[in-house]
Amino acid sequence: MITTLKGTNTEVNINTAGPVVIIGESINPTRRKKLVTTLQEGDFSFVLELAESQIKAGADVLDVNVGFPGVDDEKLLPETVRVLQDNIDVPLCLDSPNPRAIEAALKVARGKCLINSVNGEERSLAALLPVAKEYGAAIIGLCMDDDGITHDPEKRLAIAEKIIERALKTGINQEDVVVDPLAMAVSADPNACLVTLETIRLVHTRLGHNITQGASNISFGLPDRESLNAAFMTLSIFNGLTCPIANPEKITAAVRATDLVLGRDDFAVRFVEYFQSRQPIQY
Ligand code: THG
Repeated sequence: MITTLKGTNTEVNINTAGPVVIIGESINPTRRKKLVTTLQEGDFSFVLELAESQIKAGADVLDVNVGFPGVDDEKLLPETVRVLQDNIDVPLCLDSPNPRAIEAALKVARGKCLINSVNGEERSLAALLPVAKEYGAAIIGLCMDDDGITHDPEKRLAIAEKIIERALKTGINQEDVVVDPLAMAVSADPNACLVTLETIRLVHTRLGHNITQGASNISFGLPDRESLNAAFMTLSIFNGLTCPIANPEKITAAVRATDLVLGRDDFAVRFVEYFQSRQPIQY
């Protein structure tokens, strides 16, 4: 299955049979105080810096989250989208819990965005599916619903099926629903990663949809997050993850290595290219 996203000119195909697409996570105020202070001053230079450095590090798509306490993200999200698209060309993933902010951003966005996110709650489906249809956006469907978060992979699969069915009824194409199995901190629940890995396997084998997840969620509260995230990333890709939301500075090497190991990088072209791009210039 192929989900196509578009920037101003660039097209990105997320292909269940192809190499992994990286959605850069770093435009997110979580633990990035500088992002909050610069945005509060109406200064977009740091957002642009984060965008450019992530693209250089291997991001194919950029997640854009500008939500922080006290912000009017119905105004700030579209403004940020405008500034980003005036300067960079990759497709955007609009990340806000506020459906009105998502809609305001879609109004000004060029290309085809990914909405982050819809979930199985009636309120979420009712607010966002018509918006996705109207603006021709793809959606991320989170495997949680009005009953909260289940630890049963079959139940998470059933929520994914419900979101897909409702999206189809709204006139959204099947391939435009990217499923998020939910990745949670393994420090809080020893089985958290296993539940997610099994959900990925079920969604991949039974539904065949593209799959995303926050790659660094699992390592909250633990040391050496990079190693943990890389281990989980590799196993997740093997099970069917196709477009993680991650920090490309830290995850691209593991992603390129896994693609090569899984026969998705003929003659190691992308692996070697990435390696060379990270070497200091030799004179
Ligand atoms: N699913 C979907 N969307 C999501 C998530 C998900 N969006 C938000 C989040 N989870 C993914 N994005 C982030 C962004 C930043 C961080 C984690 C997840 C983060 N930043 C580091 C920190 O806090 O220490 C700072 C940089 C770093 O060390 O990498 O952790 O699950 N659909």
